[in-house]
Amino acid sequence: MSYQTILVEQNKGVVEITLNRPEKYNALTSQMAFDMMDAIKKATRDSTARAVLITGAGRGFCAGQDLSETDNRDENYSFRNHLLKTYNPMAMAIRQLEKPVIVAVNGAAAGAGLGLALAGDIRYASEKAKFVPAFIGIGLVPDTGVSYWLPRLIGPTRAAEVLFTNQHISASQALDWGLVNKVCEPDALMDEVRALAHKLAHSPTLAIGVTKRMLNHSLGVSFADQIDYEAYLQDVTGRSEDYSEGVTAFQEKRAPVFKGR
Ligand code: T3D
Repeated sequence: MSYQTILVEQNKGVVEITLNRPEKYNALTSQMAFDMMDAIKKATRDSTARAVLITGAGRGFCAGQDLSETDNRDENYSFRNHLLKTYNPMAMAIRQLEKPVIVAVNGAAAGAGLGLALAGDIRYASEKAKFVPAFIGIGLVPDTGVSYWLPRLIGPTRAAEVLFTNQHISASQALDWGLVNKVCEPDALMDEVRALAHKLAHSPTLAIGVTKRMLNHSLGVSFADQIDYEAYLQDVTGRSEDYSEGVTAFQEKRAPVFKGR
Protein backbone atom coordinates (compact mmCIF):
# COMPACT_ATOMS: atom_id res chain seq x y z
CA MET A 1 0.00 0.00 0.00
CA SER A 2 1.47 3.38 -0.89
CA TYR A 3 0.50 6.68 0.72
CA GLN A 4 0.87 10.34 -0.27
CA THR A 5 2.57 11.55 2.90
CA ILE A 6 4.09 8.57 4.70
CA LEU A 7 6.19 5.52 3.84
CA VAL A 8 5.25 2.18 5.37
CA GLU A 9 7.43 -0.93 5.37
CA GLN A 10 7.06 -4.20 7.24
CA ASN A 11 10.01 -6.35 8.20
CA LYS A 12 9.95 -9.40 10.51
CA GLY A 13 6.90 -8.28 12.46
CA VAL A 14 7.85 -4.59 12.66
CA VAL A 15 5.80 -1.97 10.80
CA GLU A 16 8.00 1.07 10.15
CA ILE A 17 6.12 4.29 9.40
CA THR A 18 8.13 7.26 8.13
CA LEU A 19 6.52 10.71 7.97
CA ASN A 20 7.59 11.78 4.53
CA ARG A 21 7.39 15.53 3.89
CA PRO A 22 11.04 16.28 4.67
CA GLU A 23 11.07 19.68 2.93
CA LYS A 24 8.47 20.85 5.48
CA TYR A 25 10.02 19.10 8.48
CA ASN A 26 7.21 16.55 8.02
CA ALA A 27 4.60 19.14 9.00
CA LEU A 28 1.14 17.66 9.42
CA THR A 29 -1.69 18.00 6.94
CA SER A 30 -5.13 16.40 7.12
CA GLN A 31 -3.93 13.93 4.49
CA MET A 32 -1.00 12.91 6.67
CA ALA A 33 -3.35 12.28 9.60
CA PHE A 34 -5.62 10.17 7.35
CA ASP A 35 -2.63 8.23 6.00
CA MET A 36 -1.38 7.61 9.54
CA MET A 37 -4.79 6.41 10.70
CA ASP A 38 -5.04 4.02 7.75
CA ALA A 39 -1.57 2.61 8.43
CA ILE A 40 -2.37 2.15 12.13
CA LYS A 41 -5.69 0.50 11.28
CA LYS A 42 -3.88 -1.98 9.02
CA ALA A 43 -1.30 -2.67 11.73
CA THR A 44 -4.18 -3.29 14.17
CA ARG A 45 -5.78 -5.88 11.89
CA ASP A 46 -2.58 -7.61 10.71
CA SER A 47 -1.66 -10.34 13.18
CA THR A 48 1.85 -10.55 11.67
CA ALA A 49 2.45 -6.89 12.63
CA ARG A 50 3.67 -7.08 16.23
CA ALA A 51 5.40 -3.73 16.80
CA VAL A 52 5.21 -0.30 15.20
CA LEU A 53 8.00 2.21 14.76
CA ILE A 54 7.33 5.84 13.82
CA THR A 55 10.00 8.26 12.61
CA GLY A 56 10.47 11.22 10.28
CA ALA A 57 12.33 11.56 6.98
CA GLY A 58 15.13 14.11 6.76
CA ARG A 59 16.14 16.56 9.50
CA GLY A 60 12.86 17.04 11.34
CA PHE A 61 10.57 14.56 13.10
CA CYS A 62 7.32 16.54 12.70
CA ALA A 63 6.80 20.32 12.87
CA GLY A 64 3.09 20.11 13.74
CA GLN A 65 0.39 21.75 11.66
CA ASP A 66 1.67 22.77 8.22
CA LEU A 67 1.53 26.55 8.58
CA SER A 68 1.92 27.05 4.83
CA GLU A 69 -1.54 25.47 4.39
CA THR A 70 -3.45 27.85 6.64
CA ASP A 71 -3.85 30.71 4.09
CA ASN A 72 -6.94 29.33 2.38
CA ARG A 73 -8.97 29.04 5.60
CA ASP A 74 -11.99 31.35 5.75
CA GLU A 75 -13.63 32.87 8.84
CA ASN A 76 -15.85 29.80 9.23
CA TYR A 77 -12.86 27.50 9.60
CA SER A 78 -13.32 25.40 12.74
CA PHE A 79 -10.11 24.52 14.55
CA ARG A 80 -12.15 22.15 16.69
CA ASN A 81 -13.61 20.25 13.75
CA HIS A 82 -10.19 20.02 12.14
CA LEU A 83 -8.71 18.49 15.31
CA LEU A 84 -11.69 16.16 15.85
CA LYS A 85 -11.31 14.79 12.32
CA THR A 86 -7.53 14.58 12.10
CA TYR A 87 -5.01 14.80 14.93
CA ASN A 88 -7.30 13.64 17.75
CA PRO A 89 -8.25 10.32 16.09
CA MET A 90 -4.65 9.87 14.93
CA ALA A 91 -3.34 10.19 18.50
CA MET A 92 -6.18 8.02 19.80
CA ALA A 93 -5.48 5.30 17.20
CA ILE A 94 -1.89 5.09 18.45
CA ARG A 95 -2.95 4.92 22.10
CA GLN A 96 -5.58 2.26 21.34
CA LEU A 97 -3.32 0.12 19.17
CA GLU A 98 -2.62 -2.85 21.43
CA LYS A 99 0.90 -3.29 20.09
CA PRO A 100 4.06 -1.49 21.19
CA VAL A 101 4.62 1.81 19.39
CA ILE A 102 8.18 3.10 19.46
CA VAL A 103 8.93 6.62 18.28
CA ALA A 104 12.35 7.49 16.88
CA VAL A 105 12.54 11.27 17.30
CA ASN A 106 15.16 12.13 14.70
CA GLY A 107 14.80 15.94 14.85
CA ALA A 108 12.38 18.65 15.95
CA ALA A 109 9.01 17.47 17.29
CA ALA A 110 6.77 20.56 17.49
CA GLY A 111 3.12 21.34 18.18
CA ALA A 112 0.88 18.50 17.09
CA GLY A 113 4.12 16.71 16.08
CA LEU A 114 5.08 16.73 19.75
CA GLY A 115 1.63 15.27 20.49
CA LEU A 116 2.29 12.56 17.92
CA ALA A 117 5.63 11.69 19.53
CA LEU A 118 4.07 11.63 23.02
CA ALA A 119 1.26 9.31 21.87
CA GLY A 120 3.82 6.51 21.40
CA ASP A 121 4.79 4.13 24.20
CA ILE A 122 8.58 4.40 24.08
CA ARG A 123 10.68 7.25 22.66
CA TYR A 124 14.31 7.16 21.59
CA ALA A 125 15.72 10.53 20.53
CA SER A 126 18.64 11.56 18.38
CA GLU A 127 21.09 13.94 20.05
CA LYS A 128 19.79 16.38 17.42
CA ALA A 129 16.15 16.07 18.48
CA LYS A 130 14.31 18.88 20.22
CA PHE A 131 10.86 19.01 21.75
CA VAL A 132 9.03 22.24 21.03
CA PRO A 133 5.53 23.12 22.29
CA ALA A 134 5.16 25.73 19.47
CA PHE A 135 1.48 26.41 20.20
CA ILE A 136 1.96 29.53 22.33
CA GLY A 137 4.50 30.75 19.80
CA ILE A 138 1.63 31.29 17.35
CA GLY A 139 -1.02 32.19 19.93
CA LEU A 140 -2.66 28.76 20.24
CA VAL A 141 -3.24 26.37 23.13
CA PRO A 142 -1.83 22.83 23.20
CA ASP A 143 -3.65 20.09 21.29
CA THR A 144 -3.14 16.49 20.11
CA GLY A 145 -2.75 15.42 23.74
CA VAL A 146 0.22 17.64 24.62
CA SER A 147 -1.55 19.14 27.67
CA TYR A 148 -2.40 15.58 28.79
CA TRP A 149 1.02 13.99 28.48
CA LEU A 150 3.40 16.80 29.42
CA PRO A 151 2.24 17.29 33.04
CA ARG A 152 2.12 13.53 33.53
CA LEU A 153 5.59 12.96 32.08
CA ILE A 154 7.57 15.96 33.33
CA GLY A 155 5.31 17.27 36.14
CA PRO A 156 2.77 20.11 36.15
CA THR A 157 5.22 22.82 37.23
CA ARG A 158 7.70 22.15 34.43
CA ALA A 159 4.85 21.63 31.97
CA ALA A 160 3.44 25.09 32.79
CA GLU A 161 6.78 26.81 32.20
CA VAL A 162 7.49 24.85 29.02
CA LEU A 163 4.04 25.54 27.57
CA PHE A 164 3.81 29.20 28.66
CA THR A 165 7.28 30.13 27.37
CA ASN A 166 7.51 27.79 24.35
CA GLN A 167 10.69 26.34 25.84
CA HIS A 168 12.65 24.20 23.39
CA ILE A 169 13.61 21.02 25.26
CA SER A 170 16.91 19.46 24.15
CA ALA A 171 17.33 15.70 23.86
CA SER A 172 19.48 15.54 27.02
CA GLN A 173 16.96 17.62 28.98
CA ALA A 174 14.17 15.36 27.66
CA LEU A 175 16.08 12.34 28.99
CA ASP A 176 16.60 13.99 32.39
CA TRP A 177 12.90 14.77 32.61
CA GLY A 178 11.69 11.34 31.52
CA LEU A 179 10.25 12.52 28.22
CA VAL A 180 12.37 9.99 26.31
CA ASN A 181 13.80 6.60 27.19
CA LYS A 182 17.15 7.00 25.51
CA VAL A 183 19.28 9.49 23.56
CA CYS A 184 21.31 8.06 20.69
CA GLU A 185 24.00 9.35 18.36
CA PRO A 186 22.18 10.51 15.21
CA ASP A 187 23.70 7.80 13.00
CA ALA A 188 22.91 5.08 15.54
CA LEU A 189 19.28 6.07 16.23
CA MET A 190 17.55 3.87 13.66
CA ASP A 191 19.73 0.81 14.41
CA GLU A 192 18.98 1.12 18.12
CA VAL A 193 15.26 1.65 17.61
CA ARG A 194 14.96 -1.19 15.11
CA ALA A 195 16.79 -3.53 17.52
CA LEU A 196 14.27 -2.66 20.25
CA ALA A 197 11.31 -2.99 17.86
CA HIS A 198 12.47 -6.43 16.69
CA LYS A 199 13.02 -7.58 20.27
CA LEU A 200 9.50 -6.47 21.20
CA ALA A 201 8.00 -8.02 18.05
CA HIS A 202 9.32 -11.41 19.21
CA SER A 203 8.10 -10.98 22.78
CA PRO A 204 4.66 -12.04 24.12
CA THR A 205 2.97 -9.24 22.17
CA LEU A 206 -0.54 -10.19 23.30
CA ALA A 207 0.57 -9.53 26.90
CA ILE A 208 2.36 -6.33 25.83
CA GLY A 209 -0.82 -5.10 24.13
CA VAL A 210 -2.92 -5.92 27.19
CA THR A 211 -0.31 -4.19 29.41
CA LYS A 212 -0.75 -1.10 27.22
CA ARG A 213 -4.53 -1.27 27.71
CA MET A 214 -3.85 -1.54 31.47
CA LEU A 215 -1.48 1.45 31.49
CA ASN A 216 -4.03 3.55 29.56
CA HIS A 217 -6.70 2.56 32.11
CA SER A 218 -4.44 3.41 35.08
CA LEU A 219 -4.30 7.09 34.08
CA GLY A 220 -7.82 7.84 35.27
CA VAL A 221 -8.77 5.41 38.05
CA SER A 222 -8.20 4.62 41.72
CA PHE A 223 -5.73 2.02 43.03
CA ALA A 224 -8.67 -0.25 43.94
CA ASP A 225 -10.07 -0.07 40.42
CA GLN A 226 -6.69 -0.68 38.86
CA ILE A 227 -5.81 -3.82 40.82
CA ASP A 228 -9.28 -5.14 40.05
CA TYR A 229 -8.64 -4.46 36.35
CA GLU A 230 -5.25 -6.22 36.59
CA ALA A 231 -6.90 -9.34 37.97
CA TYR A 232 -9.54 -9.23 35.22
CA LEU A 233 -6.92 -8.92 32.47
CA GLN A 234 -4.72 -11.65 33.92
CA ASP A 235 -7.56 -14.00 33.01
CA VAL A 236 -6.99 -12.99 29.37
CA THR A 237 -3.23 -13.49 29.23
CA GLY A 238 -3.38 -16.54 31.53
CA ARG A 239 -5.28 -18.36 28.76
CA SER A 240 -2.82 -17.42 26.01
CA GLU A 241 -0.51 -19.73 24.07
CA ASP A 242 2.36 -17.45 25.04
CA TYR A 243 1.74 -18.07 28.74
CA SER A 244 1.80 -21.88 28.20
CA GLU A 245 4.95 -21.52 26.11
CA GLY A 246 6.58 -19.23 28.69
CA VAL A 247 5.99 -21.65 31.57
CA THR A 248 6.94 -24.73 29.50
CA ALA A 249 10.14 -23.08 28.26
CA PHE A 250 11.02 -22.11 31.84
CA GLN A 251 10.51 -25.71 33.05
CA GLU A 252 12.48 -27.10 30.10
CA LYS A 253 15.25 -24.54 30.67
CA ARG A 254 15.11 -23.24 27.09
CA ALA A 255 14.37 -19.91 25.43
CA PRO A 256 10.64 -19.38 24.83
CA VAL A 257 9.25 -18.84 21.33
CA PHE A 258 6.42 -16.35 21.67
CA LYS A 259 3.82 -15.94 18.94
CA GLY A 260 1.72 -13.09 20.30
CA ARG A 261 -1.38 -15.18 20.92
O1 T3D B 1 -6.29 23.82 12.88
C1 T3D B 1 -5.19 24.15 13.36
O2 T3D B 1 -4.33 24.73 12.72
C2 T3D B 1 -4.89 23.81 14.80
C3 T3D B 1 -3.82 22.81 14.88
C4 T3D B 1 -2.67 23.11 15.49
C5 T3D B 1 -1.62 22.10 15.64
C6 T3D B 1 -0.22 22.63 15.67
O3 T3D B 1 0.67 21.85 15.47
S1 T3D B 1 0.06 24.29 15.98
C7 T3D B 1 1.85 24.41 15.89
C8 T3D B 1 2.34 24.51 14.48
N1 T3D B 1 3.77 24.37 14.40
C9 T3D B 1 4.61 25.38 14.67
O4 T3D B 1 4.22 26.46 15.01
C10 T3D B 1 6.09 25.08 14.51
C11 T3D B 1 6.77 26.12 13.63
N2 T3D B 1 8.13 25.73 13.40
C12 T3D B 1 9.11 25.94 14.29
O5 T3D B 1 8.90 26.41 15.40
C13 T3D B 1 10.49 25.56 13.88
O6 T3D B 1 10.54 25.51 12.48
C14 T3D B 1 10.92 24.17 14.44
C15 T3D B 1 11.11 24.27 15.96
C16 T3D B 1 9.92 23.06 14.13
C17 T3D B 1 12.27 23.77 13.79
O7 T3D B 1 13.19 24.83 13.97
P1 T3D B 1 14.57 24.80 13.15
O8 T3D B 1 15.31 26.05 13.51
O9 T3D B 1 15.27 23.50 13.41
O10 T3D B 1 14.17 24.77 11.60
P2 T3D B 1 13.53 25.95 10.71
O11 T3D B 1 14.63 26.57 9.93
O12 T3D B 1 12.68 26.84 11.56
O13 T3D B 1 12.54 25.12 9.76
C18 T3D B 1 13.07 24.26 8.76
C19 T3D B 1 12.13 24.27 7.59
O14 T3D B 1 10.89 23.66 7.95
C20 T3D B 1 11.80 25.71 7.13
O15 T3D B 1 11.61 25.66 5.73
P3 T3D B 1 12.71 26.39 4.77
O16 T3D B 1 12.83 27.81 5.22
O17 T3D B 1 13.96 25.58 4.97
O18 T3D B 1 12.09 26.23 3.39
C21 T3D B 1 10.47 25.95 7.81
O19 T3D B 1 9.69 26.92 7.16
C22 T3D B 1 9.81 24.58 7.69
N3 T3D B 1 8.81 24.41 8.74
C23 T3D B 1 9.00 24.30 10.05
N4 T3D B 1 7.86 24.21 10.68
C24 T3D B 1 6.89 24.23 9.75
C25 T3D B 1 7.48 24.38 8.49
N5 T3D B 1 6.77 24.45 7.37
C26 T3D B 1 5.42 24.40 7.50
N6 T3D B 1 4.79 24.24 8.68
C27 T3D B 1 5.48 24.16 9.82
N7 T3D B 1 4.83 23.97 10.99
